[in-house]
This record gives sequence, C-alpha cells and structure tokens, in this order.
Amino acid sequence: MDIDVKNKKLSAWISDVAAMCQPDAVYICDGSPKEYAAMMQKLIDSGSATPLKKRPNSYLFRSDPSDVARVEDRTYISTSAKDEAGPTNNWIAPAELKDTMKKLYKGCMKGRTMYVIPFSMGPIGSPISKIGIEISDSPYVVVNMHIMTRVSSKVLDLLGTEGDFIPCLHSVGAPLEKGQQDVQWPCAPIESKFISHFPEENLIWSYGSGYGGNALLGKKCLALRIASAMARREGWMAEHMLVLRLTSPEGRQYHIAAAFPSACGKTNLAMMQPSLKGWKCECIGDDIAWMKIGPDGKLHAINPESGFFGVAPGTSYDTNPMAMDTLKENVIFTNCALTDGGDVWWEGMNDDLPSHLIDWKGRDWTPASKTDAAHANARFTAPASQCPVICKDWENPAGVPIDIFIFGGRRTTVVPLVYEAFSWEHGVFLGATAASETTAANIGAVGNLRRDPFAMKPFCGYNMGDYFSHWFAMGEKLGNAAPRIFYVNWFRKSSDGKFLWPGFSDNSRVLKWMCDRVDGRVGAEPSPIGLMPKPGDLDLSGLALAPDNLRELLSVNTAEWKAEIPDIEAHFATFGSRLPQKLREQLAGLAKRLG
Ligand code: TSX
Ligand code: MN
Repeated sequence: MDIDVKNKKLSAWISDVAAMCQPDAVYICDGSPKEYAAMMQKLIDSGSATPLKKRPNSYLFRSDPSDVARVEDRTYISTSAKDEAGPTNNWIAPAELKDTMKKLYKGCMKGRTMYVIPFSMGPIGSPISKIGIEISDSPYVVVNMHIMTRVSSKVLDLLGTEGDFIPCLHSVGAPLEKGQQDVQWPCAPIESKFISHFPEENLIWSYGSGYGGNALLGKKCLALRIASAMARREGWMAEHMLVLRLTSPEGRQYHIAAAFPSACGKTNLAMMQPSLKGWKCECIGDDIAWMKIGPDGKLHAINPESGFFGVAPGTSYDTNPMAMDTLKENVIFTNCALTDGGDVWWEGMNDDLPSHLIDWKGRDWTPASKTDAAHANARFTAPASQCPVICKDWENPAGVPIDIFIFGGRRTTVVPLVYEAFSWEHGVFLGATAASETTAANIGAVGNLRRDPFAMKPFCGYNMGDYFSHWFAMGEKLGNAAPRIFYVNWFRKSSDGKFLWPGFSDNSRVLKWMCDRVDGRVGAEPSPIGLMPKPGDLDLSGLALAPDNLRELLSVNTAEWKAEIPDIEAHFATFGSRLPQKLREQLAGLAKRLG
C-alpha cells in the first residue's frame, strides 16, 4: 500500500491492520473541512445520509434497527487477571479475546476503504491531552470523529517518528464481495459484536457496530475506560462528568463537575441558564472530565471532547434552549424522524405533532401511529464551539479549577433535593452508593433502583473497588484544596405523584447554595445523611414554591433511609475484598447516625 507515515509504531500498525482486514484502499485523514465535505458527499451518494433542507450542512442517518445503542453485554475489559476487571465488567482473557476477534477481523474490510483517523482528546498539545489513532472502515465514524474529537494532521506532526498513541481499531464487520451492493447502515449481528479494551497495553478493538458509543472510540472507550485505567496509574482522574462555570453577580467564578447516570439530564444541566438574577452559567463539557492536580494544588479539569453526542428526544426550547441553538447547522442526526419540509423531529421537541413524518426506520408516520417517530436513543452530533454558552476557557490547555463535585440520581422518594458530604471520605461514599430509578430510556423494568457508582458502572476500565480506593487517594493528595462534594435529586415527587422541584433553570438556586457553602457565607444543618440547607438559605426569590413542598423536598425520613442500608450492603458485597475499608466505615457511620 502507498502510505507515507513517519511514526514508526503507526506505520507498522497500519500495515498489520491492512494485512489482516484486507481493505480495498487505505486513506489517512487530515481533519480538514474539505475532507468532511467529500466524506459526507460519499455518504449522500450511497444513500446513507439525507441532507436536511432546513439546517445548513446538516444530515440525517438511519441506523440498522439492531444497532441503536451501546452494547454493555458485548463490552469487555480484557486484563490478564479476571479480578483486575472486577465485578462491574465483562471479562475474557486477552489471548482468547484477541484470537476470537482476529478471526472476525480477517478480511472484514474487503470492498471498503480503511480510514486512519489521527485525533487528540483535549486541545492539541495540552499536558492533559492524549493522542489516539482510530482505524475504521466507516465513513460515518470519520465525519462524527471530526466533530467529537480534534482530527488533524497536526496530531501526526506532534507524534513525530517515535511518539506514542492509543491504537483504536474499529470495523463495522460487514465485508463486501465483488459487486455486492452495500446497505445503508452496515453492521454485524449482536453475537459477533465486541467492544474490547486492553487497558494493560492501552489498546481498543471494536467490531460489528456503527453506533456512536461503540464506534467513536475516542469517547467512552478511550476517554473513559482506557483513560480511567491510565489515570489510576498516573495519579489523575477520568470521570463521567459535565463541567460548568457559574459566575456570581459579583463576578466570582465557581467551577462545578457533576456525575449523573443516564436519563438525569446531564446535558441539560451543562447548558442550564440560571433563573437567579445576575448569575451566569457557561458550559465547558457535557459528558467527560479529565482532571489533574495543577501547580496551585487544585484539581483542574478539561473536556477531552470537542462536540456533543446527545440524546435528541426530550430536547426542546423548554428543557434545553442552548442545546437547541447549538443544533441549527453543521449537525449529524442519527435515528431522528424526518419532516416533509426536510427537517428533523423527535418526541418532546415541541407541542405540535407534525401530521406526517418519515420515522427512524424510514416508514411513513402519522400521529395515529402506535410507535415513536424518533428512536428513544436518537442522537445529535454537534460542535461544542457552536453552543451559545460555551465557556471562553473550554479549550484552555490548563483546564479550569474545580470547586464542587456533584453526584446524583433520579429518585421519586427518600432522597432530598440537596445535601453536602461531611468530608471527602463521606463524599466518596455518596459517589460509591449513587443510585437512579430506571426510566423508559434505560434497559430493564421501569422504576427499578440501579446502583451506578459515580455514574461510572459502564465506563470504569478496571476493578471498581480499586477505583473507589483511587478516589480516597486523590482526596489525600488534594487535602484542603479538594472540591467540596454534594448530592442532588431533582426528581422527588409528592404523594400525589407531582414533581416537588421545578428543576432546569431553578437548579441554579441549589448551585448557589453550594457556592455559598464553599465560601462560608451560609451554615448547614447536620442530618444523619449529610449537611442540609438551613431554612432560608436556599434562594427561592421569585419562585412560587409552597412551604410544604420545600419541607418535603428537604426532609430526611429516618425509617426510609434505614431501609436503604441492606441494599447498600448488598451493593458493597459485590466488590468483595477490593472494597476499601473506608467505605465500610462510612456505611457503619450512616447506620449509627440513623440510630
Ligand atoms: O434535565 C432535567 N433537569 C436538569 C436540568 C438542568 N430534567 C429532564 C430529565 C430527563 C433527561 C428534569 N426533569 C429536571 C431537571 O432538573 N427535573 C425534571 C422533573 C420535572 C419535569 C417537568 C417539570 C418539572 C420538573 N415541569 C413543570 O413543572 C412545568
Ligand atoms: Mn455519558
């Protein structure tokens, strides 16, 4: 093959992969707008992409109906010892998994072009950034990677001849025989899908799926699973967190990083516009934070991504106006519905149902149809730079200093609107026990309580017990400069089934209380579960919230909390001897305080 790559490791890897996968051609991506346009034109010509008349440079894709989400059952952390992957991950020994996958990869790119995608997670050249190279046979992956990561030939320059990178191999697993017509969304059946991670050698092998979370390997695979394992080895943190800057009317800046399980509105909070007068909120990232201790001793966060890969259904001018304004142009939509006027549509976008649509499966749809027009996990891929409230420091290579960590979940009952951890160690306990009720958007029965520690259950690239220990170790290094830790629940309901808290912009009131706590402007009321706002300390100006509702929102029912303990014990038991003693002590402390 006629390729000119200076980096020795990369050159050898490209040759090896090409020999194994047998593509018709090899193409090295440069990340240019011209390349994006050419790639998209190919996708239009082949019938995979539909240009949207109503949104400049924006396109709709429809996936195969079987390839619509991450496949957790087919996701592996492949370490030499099974115990290193731990109880939250699927495991196959590296030699066996590689053997299985090599058989699948053999000849898998026949009839296709093999794209080599050099990308940086984080600003190119930042001390916190990492370089990856994705090899993929999917042009859909190339255009999405252009938006979600920094794809550039500068990355190859930075690598030089000897530089190191994280190899990310991806194939849709659908070779084409000579003359065989391609399909609109090639992929492999579920039983041959594999999303594999080899954290001991910083390597990713993905096969059989074209869906974002399985195929855009810079995101969940590199920036969370591989990066979390690197972060533990190197003494930093890779977390499933949004990052935002809140500025007070006096101009004091606070940086907040927050972890929530899926379906809790992480992207909405990341772009939230405060209802409180004079307060400003700016977005730094909506999904992943990489954090290192800076020269000032504080934890500094960067967003390793350069775009938003967000869930479309439910996104509206009511729930997230800043996201809606981000989506006006240069967007890739996947599995949304198509309007007759050439725009996208999804459930929860607006109040008026269109009288006719083409649904995500390409079928005619009317309001009488019994199925949703957009898939519940339909997505947008949009450049972060287009967000009207993107923070001017979102690409600062030094990151932003984090003052506050928030954990949370969706709980109809039991869990109050907000409370503060007594200490870092108590805060780690709150992260480790975080739980959320499943919604229609999750897998499993609706309303089940699912423990999702630090919102990292699907994304921790090593034994989660060791991950808890890493959090304790970071707390020790940070000392007094450690962020304060809070737990929130926007979703508590009254006995008559109504949400007690208005949420969205009014969450700024809760964030303000956290800032007041950080700067020592307000006290707090100890409760068995943590420190609660004192009456009057939550700024409810201009909000018509019934006093009974406020009381219920902040109430801690001892009997209900005692009933949580057996579930936390069972959760902790799954980590066996890897569970840090400090977490057992925290649980004992909670039980004792509850009496
Ligand atoms: O994202 C949400 N947030 C965070 C916003 C910054 N959602 C949507 C969750 C699904 C992804 C919320 N839903 C929030 C919230 O704070 N709160 C609720 C619950 C709720 C829903 C609707 C109303 C109020 C609360 N509407 C009215 O009261 C009119
Ligand atoms: Mn996420």
